[in-house]
Amino acid sequence: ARKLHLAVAQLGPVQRSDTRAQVVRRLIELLEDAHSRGAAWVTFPELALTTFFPRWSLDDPADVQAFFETEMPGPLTRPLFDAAREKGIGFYLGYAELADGTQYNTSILVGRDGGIVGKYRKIHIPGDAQARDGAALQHLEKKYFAVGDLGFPVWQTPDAAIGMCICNDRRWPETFRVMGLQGVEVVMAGYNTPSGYVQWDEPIHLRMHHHLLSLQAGAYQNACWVAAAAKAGVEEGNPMIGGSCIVAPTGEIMVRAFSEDDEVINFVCDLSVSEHYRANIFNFAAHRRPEHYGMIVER
Ligand code: CDT
Repeated sequence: ARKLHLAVAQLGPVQRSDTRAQVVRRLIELLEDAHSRGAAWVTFPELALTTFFPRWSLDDPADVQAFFETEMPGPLTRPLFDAAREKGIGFYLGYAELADGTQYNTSILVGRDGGIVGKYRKIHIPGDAQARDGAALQHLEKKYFAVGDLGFPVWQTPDAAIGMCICNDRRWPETFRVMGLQGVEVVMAGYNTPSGYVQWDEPIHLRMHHHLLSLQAGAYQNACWVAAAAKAGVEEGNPMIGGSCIVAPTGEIMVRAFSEDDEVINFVCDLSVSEHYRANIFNFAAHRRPEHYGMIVER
């Protein structure tokens, strides 16, 4: 058995008036909680430093820029890196990134020494580029974020082969498969999933069902562990699902958040479970038939 102790730090709502310093303080408390339980890595949500601003159509550049980071760590986020280094715990953090004039929905992987191991920029950007006339709910990620340009890398850390994705990415099998082909052992994912959808009148219970279904399928079909962190609860009057969880390569949920607030969950993962699936049912070299999958990338 190869044991790796993972934690997920779900965040409750972050309101627009909450300062970065206040949010970073919450993140540090969650990181310390994860460390006190013995976890080696902790996953934080997507856009963890701010409210989920793509619900609004903001046109004043100053309003938009207030949600973006131009350096990581910057003066206000450095205390989180310092706390991680002091405790020797690694983390995934989602944030809005402004880089050379381009805006991305980004996550970073920070090692147990407090150094940045890798960066991922969200590829499956959902929603609209322009507000829908008369719609009660808006989801405007395409207005604010360019499509990520870094692919789906997997980083070989001293503890495990770790990959990242962000929210909507988890619904796409290609996300997991590209990392699965690189031997990923742990996929970390942050998300902000509104309880109400903009596109059609889908029953609300399906939000949680599709969230869990996607993670469980991704984990099983690619023989990896998945650590998924929500920003949950009611932000600026808009409810978002909780359901943060750690999923095993069996496709089973090993632990799941109870609340829609700040909450740590943790599980000691046996990474060798992946090896059994990779040697048998999901032995890609023996059983995959890519010569019949061309249409996936040609269309
Ligand atoms: N943040 C994010 O990607 N949320 C999406 C909502 C899609 S509704 C247009 C999600 O997949 O959960």
